[in-house]
Parts: sequence; structure tokens; C-alpha cells
Amino acid sequence: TKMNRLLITGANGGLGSVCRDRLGHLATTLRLNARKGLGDARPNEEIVYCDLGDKAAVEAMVEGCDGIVHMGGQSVEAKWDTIRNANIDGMFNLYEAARKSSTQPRIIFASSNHAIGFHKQSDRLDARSVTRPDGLYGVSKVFGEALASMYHDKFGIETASIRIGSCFPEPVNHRMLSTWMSYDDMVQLIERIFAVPRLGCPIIYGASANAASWWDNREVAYLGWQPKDSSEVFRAKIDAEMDPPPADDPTAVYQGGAFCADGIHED
Ligand code: 15L
Repeated sequence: TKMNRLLITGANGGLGSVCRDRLGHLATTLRLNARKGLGDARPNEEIVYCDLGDKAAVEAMVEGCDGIVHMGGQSVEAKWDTIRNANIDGMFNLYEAARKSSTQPRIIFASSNHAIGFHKQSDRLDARSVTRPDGLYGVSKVFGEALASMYHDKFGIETASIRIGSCFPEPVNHRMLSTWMSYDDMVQLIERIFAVPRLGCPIIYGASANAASWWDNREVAYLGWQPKDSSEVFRAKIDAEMDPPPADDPTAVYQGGAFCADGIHED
């Protein structure tokens, strides 16, 4: 069942642009959002430029959408003002817009491994593990997951929060042998999230079928998502390109890696 209109926020970003290119079959119309830099609209596309912090603009943008892939927002650690505008106010604006909209969109929230980044790499996590954010960015992702949970319990809005690991063309360091998610596996996960009759409000770890994984997705088996790729095929290449980090290096100790060693970004 094809959606009428699917909104992709952050459609000029790393993952948003992959979604723009590869999710066209899910809806008659893709509505694409960013603050700038989306180029020309293709025949099935609508472009909406606005800041996620602009409440009225976000409400107008969300109206009429049956699905939202929320890749927009601040995607790494930054000053609080930046995080707050995009990931706190922006999330609130998006969920208020969804609540008020005539279509009750199903939402995919690009959460992050940095919501749980201070867990050790020797820990094994599932959807019930406590959050351990590794910076203000990670805290904002925990907020986003909590907001999604509340809008589900109170208003029935369904959200899949994907704690995305490292979604890039290839894993490029030893940590990413555990955290990597291929674009193909991400696209298939998104397809499954929109295909299931009932979604609820799950937490999903966004990683491929990596032998070195720390994360257990058994609670979302009902999605029928079976990641196909594995970071293991890149291990020899990474070993040839660099030494593994020392055992006491944050990138070898914590799931969130270097984010755990970063300070608070001040003005
Ligand atoms: C993230 O949350 C970032 O958006 C991405 O740029 C990577 O740093 C990723 O986490 C990661 O942990 O590899």
C-alpha cells in the first residue's frame, strides 16, 4: 500500500539524500525538507525549505503527510543552542504538527547510538537497556525517543526510533566493524517499518548483520527486517590501513567511541 505523501526531513544530508534517491517507490509524492541545498524538484517531489525550529512552518510542512522519515536535525555534537533548536524544539514542533495533522503520519526518528554511547563495548544491549548518552547530542536523541513514546501513549502516533550506528558506504575504522549499517540495510528497514500493519513505538538498533555487533534486535522481530550486509568483509582492509586503537582508548572502550571523550562545546 503506497503512501500518498512521504516527508523526508534533512533530505540534503548523508542519510536524507539516500532516502530521497531510494524511497520514491513508497509514496506518490516525496516531500523533501532541508534549510537549503535540495536542487531541482524531480517530477514526484515537493521541496519545502524551513528550519525545524520554525513551528508554523513545520506544521504546514507536516500537514497532508502519511509518513515521515525524520533525518533532519543536528547530527553530531555541537553547542547547546544548535542542539536545542534543531533536536529539542525541532522534535517538539514535528510531533505537535503530527498530532494536529489530518493524516496521523507514521514516523521514523533517526535516533543514534550516542543515546547509549557510554555503555562499554563489552556490554550487550537490547531495546530495554538504559540510555547512557555520551554528549548533548546524545541527550537530545534520548529526548527525541521519550517524546515519541509520549506521543504514542497519549495520542497513538507510531514512531520507530532507530538508534543508527554508523551508516556510511563502508565501515572505516575498527569501531565501525560493530556499528556499521549499509545503505541497503537501512532502506530495507525503512520499507519494513512502513509495511507492517501495526508498528507501535519500538526502539531499533540500526546496524547490519555484523559479526562484531553489540546490539540485539529480537524485540523487533515482528518487523521482519533481516539485514543482509556484514562489516566483516571490510575487516582485512581496515586492519591493513590502520592499527587497532589501544585498549584504553575511548574508541575501544565505549560504544559511542570518540564522542565520549568530547567536552561541552561552548561559545
Ligand atoms: C552519529 O550519530 C552521527 O550522526 C554520525 O555522523 C556518526 O558519527 C555516527 O553517529 C557514529 O557513531 O559513527
